[in-house]
Amino acid sequence: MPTTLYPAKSMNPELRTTAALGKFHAAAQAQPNIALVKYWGKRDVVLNLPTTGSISITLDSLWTRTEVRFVPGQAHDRVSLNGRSDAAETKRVVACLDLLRQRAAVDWGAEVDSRNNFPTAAGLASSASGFAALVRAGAQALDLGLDETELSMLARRCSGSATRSIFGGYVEWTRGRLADGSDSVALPLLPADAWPLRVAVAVTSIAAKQIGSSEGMRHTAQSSPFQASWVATQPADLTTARNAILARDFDALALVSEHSCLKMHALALAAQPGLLYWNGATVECMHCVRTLRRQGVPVFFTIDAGPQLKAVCAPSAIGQVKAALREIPGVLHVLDSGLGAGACVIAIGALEA
Ligand code: 2P0
Repeated sequence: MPTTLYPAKSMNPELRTTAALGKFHAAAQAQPNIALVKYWGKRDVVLNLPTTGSISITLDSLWTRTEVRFVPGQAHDRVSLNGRSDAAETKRVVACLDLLRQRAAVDWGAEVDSRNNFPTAAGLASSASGFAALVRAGAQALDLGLDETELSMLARRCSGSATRSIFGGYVEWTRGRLADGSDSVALPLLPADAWPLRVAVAVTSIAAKQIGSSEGMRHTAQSSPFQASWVATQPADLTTARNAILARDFDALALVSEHSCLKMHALALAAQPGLLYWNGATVECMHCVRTLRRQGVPVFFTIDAGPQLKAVCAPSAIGQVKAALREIPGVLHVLDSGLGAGACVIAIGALEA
């Protein structure tokens, strides 16, 4: 497989087009999303149905690019993630490819090459962008003709948060009620350019986390005494956040987002043994964001299952927020992103045989 499949011009979202691709061969790009109202718990682990709904923002400058080529007659899948092969990740990718093959009624092996431009497995939602890109590329390669809702359902089966990265901007993933999961889908709430907030990501560690999200959720649901309250209070948070987004009410979104983040971590901290995803720098970053907000800077934080802090702010505040976070001991670097589009097929030009 060639290593330089992406011409520079395809980096520019304005220039992305679906080029003439090789047979059963496609590449797609997806961006991670950051949940403002968190997903933490499953009502069905096989179908990957959440215990609660969630709301997120899709980023633009961080990405996963994934190339998928199905090879008729090939028995096995070959998977490369960031140039390496990892047994646990390959297993999840193969399970996702199986769903695509089932849809297409084929049994062909696939070559998968996927790259991130940000640290994998460190609380930066690499599984969200990774599986959204994989499903987008795989569905294109097999010419499944799926719409975005169908793509989001397939992505959900592969990784819960991936369902949201099929769409851009502000996105809600509904819990759904049906046992078959057909009503647990992602829905766009507001396009990115309708309220172009910015996100500064304070990276405080690039080590892979010790307990992945799926295992963390399972452990939390089994042992945290706060599980029932988490589930019971989520609908109100979703309503508050949805209304804040539709009204572009920054202060209201700030309050409910920090509340949902801290509530998710309180839930996980109270598991037995407790799950502690933060390090010291993460906590200092939280204080920093709160101090800025007290000073009138429109910014709030959210943190996922890892030690990075994401500061969401008004575009005018991004410089000040990044500068303040960079000063904190233990912050390795600060990434900067706007809000972006959903998963899309990208131009890759003519492919080598
Ligand atoms: C979220 N996270 O809403 C929450 C907040 C992490 C903390 O979705 O088991 O990797 O594959 O469905 O999608 C990360 O969970 O978990 C996640 P699976 P996923 O963004």
